[in-house]
Amino acid sequence: MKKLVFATNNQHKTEEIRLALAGKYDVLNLEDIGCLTDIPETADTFEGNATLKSRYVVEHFNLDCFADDSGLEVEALNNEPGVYSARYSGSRDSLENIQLVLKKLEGIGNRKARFKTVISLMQDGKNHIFEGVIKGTITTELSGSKGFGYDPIFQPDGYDITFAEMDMAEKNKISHRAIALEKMMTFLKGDA
Ligand code: ITT
Repeated sequence: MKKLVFATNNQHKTEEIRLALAGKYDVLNLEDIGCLTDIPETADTFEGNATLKSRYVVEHFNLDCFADDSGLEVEALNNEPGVYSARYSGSRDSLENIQLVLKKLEGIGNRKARFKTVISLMQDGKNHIFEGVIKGTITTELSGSKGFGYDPIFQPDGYDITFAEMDMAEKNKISHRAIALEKMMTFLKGDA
């Protein structure tokens, strides 16, 4: 079976993909291939960072690989926090990051935002890009305790609850990550 590396250390994400591609690809993560480096994510776009990660694995391990990068884009903040989502306030603390977004949006009527995921799949020397977007609005207060990151202040269009109030299974059906992964999976299934 063809080997495919997922450039992540997140075991949960790995299992999800392994199951989805069972019988077609042997999915390995960074730990499985002995890649202990913290691969630099220094680009200023999601696509750039995802590609830095997937390319690193191809160059150092000579295996086909995919990597993802995600974040929140708020329209009235010139699409910030964007690639800086994980450390927008200077810290990895989600509450501090959320509070900074809410503070910057004080008095601003346009609360449109979107979560975006970009996947870079390096296969046979070619870079294939898959994107997933979910649109919504930033609430004025935090609601819910599920999920992670900016979930307590993101209300997807068509819903009257935030991502943090949704069951994980429900969020995973409609999320930016799910959309991007679905596109890659369709491509890979056709290809295998
Ligand atoms: P890895 O790169 O190691 O996978 P990460 O935390 O950087 O971990 P992402 O690139 O997927 O993960 O996302 C970057 C940040 O964007 C993340 O730390 C959150 O603050 C935010 N984010 C991404 N997806 C999110 C989601 O589904 N819900 C809430 N916040 C999210």
